[in-house]
Amino acid sequence: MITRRAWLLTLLATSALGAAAEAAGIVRKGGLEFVDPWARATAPGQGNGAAYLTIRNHGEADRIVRAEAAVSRKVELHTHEIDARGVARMIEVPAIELPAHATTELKPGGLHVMFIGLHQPLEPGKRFPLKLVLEKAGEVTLEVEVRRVAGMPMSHGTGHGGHGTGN
Ligand SMILES: [Cu+2]
Repeated sequence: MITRRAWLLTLLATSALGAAAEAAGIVRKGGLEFVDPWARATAPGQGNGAAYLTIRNHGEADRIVRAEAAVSRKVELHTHEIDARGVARMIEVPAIELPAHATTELKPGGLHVMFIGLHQPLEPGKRFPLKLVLEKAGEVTLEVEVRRVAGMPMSHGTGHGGHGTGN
């Protein structure tokens, strides 16, 4: 009896782990694969945060037109550009293009989903839902994992733009 129960518990634990791995791994929607969504951990009092992921598009061109999350007052789609003085600045973009049969990476220093006015710090190990709205494929909700990034500044900036490192 004890053995049987232990076996059952093992089965349950295994399937729970499998579900978690899937949630943190790849989510598919049509010809799109959303891979490893994560957000940088933030310090208390830090106003803004950012999330990153890789999107593999096996089909026709699409674009992310909006992102929604409950962790902050506003959610925007951002990229970085180099200004006339050679300083990297973040700017909001109306959409993130997902070219046909191509991989698009949202990563520190490039495209990212920006959380403006965090309601509370993003703590390492926590997860939160992020909804992406696609022009053609519809909506997809991803589970974002918060990670501490070693060797990178914690400040994503409390103001907006102007911070050369990070993101
Ligand atoms: Cu940003």
